[in-house]
Amino acid sequence: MGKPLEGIKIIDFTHVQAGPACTQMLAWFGADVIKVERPGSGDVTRSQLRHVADADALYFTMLNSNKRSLTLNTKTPQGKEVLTKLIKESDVLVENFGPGALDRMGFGWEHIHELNPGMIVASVKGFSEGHHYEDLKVYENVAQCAGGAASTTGFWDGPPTVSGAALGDSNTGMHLAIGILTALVQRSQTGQGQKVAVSMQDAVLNLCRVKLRDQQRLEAVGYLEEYPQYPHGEFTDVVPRGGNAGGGGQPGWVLKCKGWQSDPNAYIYFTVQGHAWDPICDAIGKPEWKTDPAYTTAQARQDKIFDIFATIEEWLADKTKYEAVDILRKYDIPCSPVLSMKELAEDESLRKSGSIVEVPHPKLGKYLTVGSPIKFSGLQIDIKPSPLLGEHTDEVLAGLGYSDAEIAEMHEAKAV
Ligand code: CAO
Repeated sequence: MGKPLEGIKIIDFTHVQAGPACTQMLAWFGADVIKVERPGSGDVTRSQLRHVADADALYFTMLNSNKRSLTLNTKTPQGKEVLTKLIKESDVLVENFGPGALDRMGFGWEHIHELNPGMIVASVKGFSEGHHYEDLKVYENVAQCAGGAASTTGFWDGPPTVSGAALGDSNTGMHLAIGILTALVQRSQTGQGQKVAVSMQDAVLNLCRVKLRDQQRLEAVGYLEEYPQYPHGEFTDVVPRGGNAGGGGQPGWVLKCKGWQSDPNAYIYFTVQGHAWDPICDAIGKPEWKTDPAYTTAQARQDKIFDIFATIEEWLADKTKYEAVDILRKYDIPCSPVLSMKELAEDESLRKSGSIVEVPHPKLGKYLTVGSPIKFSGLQIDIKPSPLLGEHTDEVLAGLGYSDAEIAEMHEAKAV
């Protein structure tokens, strides 16, 4: 069976992480993604953080699988001619250059739209068009600071903290993929392409939606009852950093398990769901709390929630995180071991589901990557190795109608 995006041709002008994460996903779903890279060097991540000399770095291979690579100097006349031909026969152009770079290259939206009215031009920028910071170049952590994640992450007595998850990069790429697919559906109705843009600030902010909820609640009543600052600490007029507190209506915390003194990840996340209070009491050996009015309601528990967590930690002291979760799962308590990257890499279930995949690579040998987090009943996703720099240059040029002699001339002129 064919893949759903087969027949969709994408000019992939992306680099680093935000854009490549988007186009990689579209390639998994069957699009023909042609990664356009500068001759000689290519995407900067090919050489960043290498662990095997002369082989593409994992940073590149893990974000560019299933694509083809075309080297093209788009600042030469031949390069511009090739790009013009490609635009005329492609469906989508995705880019995450610094602000204005595509215009400076001579391929602004008006020109592309003129060349191909059905073309969808999808962009990632740090800030949205018209924003007072629209001229800024942006990387991951900059976006996390700009989008509200850093000011609300970490502990109240420490500085703003960024997450290890790529909220600014890959998250923005996922938003852009949704935008592109939506524009493709709209094009099937109207025949017209359009511009699709996602700013990294907006994509982070979208994930910080509940913190904007909290800002408004704070302004209305002066406190946030689910934060550790309540009721014993102080609130200012901005949402504070809440450590590991649960973000919704269920209090939760990261709790120590057996071995925490030497293992930095010997912890579980424990959630106190209101309606699961009785099973919690049974699980941790405190049946008397089930009927004690000082504990029976969420409100009654609020001022002593950290004492409750301390009691649970006492119960956890002789249990590993895995043993603890095996007990708690029987009581239907939402919880998980805190898993290290090593544990995730070795997790049999993730291997079986295709969420962690081993990929062969001509220069790196085998490497692990994260497969599709989206599972389909009618689509099998095969993760193929990322292309070597320029691996498909001649093939793409021949597909555009260039003869062998013309291709050789372009190599000679260093246009490809
Ligand atoms: N041929 C010729 N020139 C090329 C080319 C090619 N194939 N590919 C890129 N270039 C040129 C661009 O045209 C641009 O030229 P000018 O600036 O002279 O017009 C130049 O390369 C540099 O592009 P850039 O601004 O994108 O690169 P940078 O390394 O200075 O900045 C980044 C990198 C990521 C900060 C910037 O691209 C950016 O802010 N992007 C938008 C936000 C984003 O996606 N950030 C996330 C990256 S993941 O952490």
